[in-house]
Amino acid sequence: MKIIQVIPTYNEAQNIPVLIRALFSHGIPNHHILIVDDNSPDGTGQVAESLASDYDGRLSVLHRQGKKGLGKAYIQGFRYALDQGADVIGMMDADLSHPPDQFPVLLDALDRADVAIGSRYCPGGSVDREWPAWRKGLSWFGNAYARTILGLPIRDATGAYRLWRRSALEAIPFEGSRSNGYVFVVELAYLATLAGLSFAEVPIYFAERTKGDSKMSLRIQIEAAFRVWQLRGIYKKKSSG
Ligand SMILES: Nc1nc2c(ncn2[C@@H]2O[C@H](COP(=O)(O)OP(=O)(O)O)[C@@H](O)[C@H]2O)c(=O)[nH]1
Ligand SMILES: [Mg+2]
Repeated sequence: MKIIQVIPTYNEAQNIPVLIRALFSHGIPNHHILIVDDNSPDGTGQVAESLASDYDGRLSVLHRQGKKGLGKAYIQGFRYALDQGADVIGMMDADLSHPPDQFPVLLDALDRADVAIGSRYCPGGSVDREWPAWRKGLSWFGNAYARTILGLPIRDATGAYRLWRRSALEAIPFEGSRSNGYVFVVELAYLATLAGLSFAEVPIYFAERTKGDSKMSLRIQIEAAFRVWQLRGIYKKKSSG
């Protein structure tokens, strides 16, 4: 079984060596990592290249010309993974907020569902205990907003720590997505729901990054707030017409 974990990066040079080592430390056979870097000014792409020789062909890097958004990075990464014959395709943030030690648990969950989700909002899951109340509230609200408007059957619809069976990813038209930022992650969950796929959620503790800066911006949040309604409209129209 070939696993390709797609990890989009923008200025994560300090994080990816730690992350890659932690993921490969599980010794899972045929486990590959694909870094999709948007020409990070801090040299993340080069750092990833320089590590590749340590992992004999199991670490690859896709270089994109510039910062073109998370959605597009995942689309390109997924296409690559499918073309390379992956049986399992992963998603993950590069900043260590998604605990790499939970990776085997996530992989086991794929035995009982089409999509496994590392979840902050299922029983046992949580967000950084140092976050101020407003931050926790905003994260919770954003997630509840998307779930409710789109009628998603999962507790964590906005988190990107996921594993897909190949058949699951092939069942959804992910390449047609116009979402740029984090709302891409929500769109995928919606497409998966419409396709009747099954989910398994595994609790995670989401720790705030300690290195580098968040790429979250007001623009990306506004895109998400509007886009969720737009998605509902687009797919409703398609299904009724
Ligand atoms: N390739 C690529 N990666 C991105 C882009 N924007 C964010 N990322 C990556 O997406 C992941 C999540 O971003 P992050 O800034 O941690 O978001 P936050 O956790 O919501 O603050 C990280 O691995 C980022 O490096 C982008 O435009 N292109
Ligand atoms: Mg982050």
